[in-house]
Amino acid sequence: MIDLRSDTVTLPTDAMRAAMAAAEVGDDVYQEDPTINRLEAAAAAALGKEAALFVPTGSMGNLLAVKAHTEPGQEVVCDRGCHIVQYEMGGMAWFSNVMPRVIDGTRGIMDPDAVRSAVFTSGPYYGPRTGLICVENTHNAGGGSIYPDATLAAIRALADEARVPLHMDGARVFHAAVAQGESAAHVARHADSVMFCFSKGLSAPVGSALCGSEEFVAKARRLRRVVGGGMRQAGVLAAAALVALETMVERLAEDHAMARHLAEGLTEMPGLRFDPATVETNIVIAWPDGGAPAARRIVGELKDRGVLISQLTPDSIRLVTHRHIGYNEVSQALSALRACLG
Ligand code: TLP
Repeated sequence: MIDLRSDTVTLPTDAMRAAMAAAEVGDDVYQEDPTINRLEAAAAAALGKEAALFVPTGSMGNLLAVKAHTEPGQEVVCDRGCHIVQYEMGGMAWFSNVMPRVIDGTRGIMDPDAVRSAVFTSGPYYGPRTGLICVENTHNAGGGSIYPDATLAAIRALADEARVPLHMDGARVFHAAVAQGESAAHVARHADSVMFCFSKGLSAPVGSALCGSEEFVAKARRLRRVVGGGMRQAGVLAAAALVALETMVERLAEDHAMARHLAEGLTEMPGLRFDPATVETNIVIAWPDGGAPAARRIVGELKDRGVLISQLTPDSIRLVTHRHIGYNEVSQALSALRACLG
């Protein structure tokens, strides 16, 4: 099977498995797991923040971030299609008692003026109050789109003016960094907190990090325990995540190259609405003519031909490149797609 559903399907490398077997561990609830402590220090350094917290999933990292930054009844300004709103099952409502105030970004990238109009920090006492602004970089449903640095700087400036914190869902922040030729710390420097995943393109089997100030991470650590995320000898997982952080970042450029290769093939294909200029990182989104029924049919028929892709929204398909996708896999996927589209 050629699996283009997500970069989450990447398998741990031999070096990761060896590091896991050899990992020195302790009880992380007592903060005595040396491998986790090393990983958290490395993650904080990579993202240019004071501290970091190892969490089992990106969803948990975002959940804790929203809770740590907000008070019940506040609003979270974010893009309509962001992962926190679309794919985290109302977690912010369940756990933090806050509401999303969604705005329509361009391929997920929010315009600073639109953010400004959605932020409420004064006005009648019965009016809304903003507790947090969230950006997603790269933006998954936006097709792996990257926040321009100037846009982030403008959002930071208005967040400062309004005294509202800024969280970055940076599940794929290293993809943005590699594509921009910058460090992840540079990309995330405007955000107060950033979550990133070891378990996507970086190929670790499990885990994400939530990074921010010492005070923020101490709060998030308490909240992680509330949701059952105190993981004891999880250094076996952190060992693989360390290998991911130390050795798997630069190769993301190959995933971007494969996505561009895929994009070139899709451009010539009839029966699809697709703009190759939108492919900035490792995510490719296209809209089949014929809408939802066509998208469903294509996903099904491709599976029969040995190619897995996802139906992102009812009428769109998503293809994600990663470590297990090279030229051959892209060529085979393109031939299968060509056959499906007739
Ligand atoms: N994204 C997954 C699915 O949930 C859609 C994928 O296959 O892309 N933020 C962003 C931007 C994400 O893309 C994801 C996962 C998460 C957060 C959540 O990470 P996990 O799956 O570790 O909870």
